[in-house]
Amino acid sequence: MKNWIIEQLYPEYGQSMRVDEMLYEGTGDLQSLKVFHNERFGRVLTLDNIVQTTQADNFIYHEMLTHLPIIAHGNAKNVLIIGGGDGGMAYEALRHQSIEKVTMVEIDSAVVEFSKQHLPMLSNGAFDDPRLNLIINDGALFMKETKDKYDVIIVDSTDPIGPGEVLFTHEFYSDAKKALTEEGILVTQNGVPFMQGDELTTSLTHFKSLFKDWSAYIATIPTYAGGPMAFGWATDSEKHRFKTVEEIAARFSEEDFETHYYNPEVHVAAFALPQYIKKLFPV
Ligand code: AG3
Repeated sequence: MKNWIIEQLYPEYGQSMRVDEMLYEGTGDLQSLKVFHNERFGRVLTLDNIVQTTQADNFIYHEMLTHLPIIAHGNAKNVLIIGGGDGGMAYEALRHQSIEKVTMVEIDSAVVEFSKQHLPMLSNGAFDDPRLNLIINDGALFMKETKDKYDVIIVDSTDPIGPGEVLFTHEFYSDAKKALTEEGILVTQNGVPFMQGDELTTSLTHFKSLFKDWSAYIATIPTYAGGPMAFGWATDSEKHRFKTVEEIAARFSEEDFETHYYNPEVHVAAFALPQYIKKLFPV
């Protein structure tokens, strides 16, 4: 019998994946790391046994946290990624020629090092792009101290357990607000609402007290078990969220790259939320 890895992110429900070949197993600066091969999903990265990303389905997550806010913004030049050590987020952001600089702040240097080695198909050369400024530091600390202003801030975090916890606090979001340009947009990994509803409610409650426009949008990523994942959306500019398919299509047609998930219809539709998710919004 082959080995199976069991992800127990939720106390009463989990997922299991067959480990067809273990490629790396070790302890990072802060978290235990694994990369293995699974026949369906290709290379799989886990941190503390929680699936972070896979070769086969990472595009959905990374495209929706980059192209959507960058195209909604319309004139983004300076992007900040908190987390994102595998380089997948940086790769997608850097595909926009209009992006002049991507600052990526990853807390765990081991994640970057072994992703370069074992998951090069995620970063696709992003670590060598001169527009990438990689900083190994605590993302929350960086956010508090940065004097720069960003057009788009992407929080590519783990779940709010362990090192990722501070990235879901009022203090962190308030520091993020200060680091945004006037028209800037903050987007966040906000968990799978069917399983982690509190997480979304908590973040949105903070957004509500800090930002003029706040909401969530969704996409289904097969290896984030339990239904669609929610992404948080927060900005002080009210013109970004309600765009028509035609407006988004006009902007997207100026890009010279292909996507596998994101497109103008998906962009607009991602903000349409089922009732069980809407009910998690603060009133
Ligand atoms: N970070 C998000 C992992 C979230 C997994 N959580 C879950 N299944 N609820 C992914 C990092 C990819 N760059």
